[in-house]
Amino acid sequence: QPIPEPTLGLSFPTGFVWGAATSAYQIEGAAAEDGRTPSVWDTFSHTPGKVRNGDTGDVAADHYHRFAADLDLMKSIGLSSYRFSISWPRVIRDGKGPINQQGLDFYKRLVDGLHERGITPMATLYHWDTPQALQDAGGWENRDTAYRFAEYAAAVTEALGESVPTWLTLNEPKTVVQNGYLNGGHAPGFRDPSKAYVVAHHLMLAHGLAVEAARPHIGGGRIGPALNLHPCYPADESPEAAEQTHLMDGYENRLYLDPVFRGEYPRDTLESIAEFSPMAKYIKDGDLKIISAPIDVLAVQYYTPIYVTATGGTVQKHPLTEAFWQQIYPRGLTDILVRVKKDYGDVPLTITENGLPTPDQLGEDGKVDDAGRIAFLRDHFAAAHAAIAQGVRLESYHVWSFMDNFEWQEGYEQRWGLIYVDYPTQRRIPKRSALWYSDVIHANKV
Ligand code: GBH
Repeated sequence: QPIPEPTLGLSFPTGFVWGAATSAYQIEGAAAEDGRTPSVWDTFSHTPGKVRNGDTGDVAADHYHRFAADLDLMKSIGLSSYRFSISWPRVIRDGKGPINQQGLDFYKRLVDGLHERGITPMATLYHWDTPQALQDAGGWENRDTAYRFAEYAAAVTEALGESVPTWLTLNEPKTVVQNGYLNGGHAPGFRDPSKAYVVAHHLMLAHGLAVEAARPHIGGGRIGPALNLHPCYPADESPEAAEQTHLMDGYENRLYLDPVFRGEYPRDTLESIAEFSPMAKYIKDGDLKIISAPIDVLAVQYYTPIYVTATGGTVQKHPLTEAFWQQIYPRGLTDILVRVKKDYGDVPLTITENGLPTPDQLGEDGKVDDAGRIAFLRDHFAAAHAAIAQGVRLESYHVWSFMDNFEWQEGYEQRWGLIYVDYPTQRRIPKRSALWYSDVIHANKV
């Protein structure tokens, strides 16, 4: 079947892997089933005023019950990789102690189901659903949480390590810092810079401890962190804008990349943080050695560039998507991938998230026409292709998201999926972009 959209004629390397991504709280529902205990997102979404329209993840896309049909849909599109996350409070009740076998069994069924359909699983250990009981004990402010996370990582990889070839430790530690602890838009909802960077360090420690704990169980598999990177550009040509851009790059990128790849936090960022946060006091001898444990893969998530002014503010230079924070700039993806290679070396890269929300509606013809998503993905695929042409070791691309889901504080209003979810009936309808993506995958060409 010919690709119905204008194609760019760019072929990807043989073996390039095309996939899609989701996360547990955003799709599973079944919030209180099979022994699952609450996470900070259950608490947050049930707190009035925190999430648009009072939406919660109680039911979400009901994937917990419908996963088999969802996997069939993945297969019908032709996905060769599926990135999902494992819910910590489902697998270990209250985040501490023995495995909850019923909870773990869900992920066993999921992984088996993927293999049966020839789809490679990629599992994220933490996509923001900290067990509420651990939050009550201080959450990521408490160093102890990093050790609990390592125990969880060991337990999960002991059970599934051989059947999942790629493991990701933390999804976007930066978002936990910035949204969970600085602007309060995400769970646990703090607005406290003095806490935020203590949390950053404990998250990075948790990453390193998890790599160490998982390593014996994953055989020939791979493990690494999933970081949302933002290319930062000066908004004008002043030296002040250049300086502020460097500082911003520290907060957005180097604070998470440098400890992993270089075993140190960026000095300019640490100095700046010291003005308002006791973070440095929480960094113990040996921590950076743990954090810089060798990784096998870096998962990159790209959504938007940041333009920085001479006073350190940010401005918009490109069209926005339905998400007020997202500017459409495909070239930013090429830039950030090339930069990672240049500054941090030749580690294999996977794109684990890239996508946009579109104002999708189910048409009278029963179809969903999301032309904007097709144009966006086509241009970002081309940007990834350009990075590969420049020697970047990019191995796979996962579109965010496989299906519409609970978009955190935006609830269900923003639709990020390739698959439309009609929530009242839980019917799945592949959008036009899903059909287009299927053609891209089969041709390995955009
Ligand atoms: C990713 O985060 C997440 O991993 C995924 O779960 C999510 O569904 C997807 O993107 C789409 O958003 O208050 O101005 O910071 C991307 C990083 C951080 C971007 C939170 C939006 C909220 C706006 N996100 N941010 S702001």
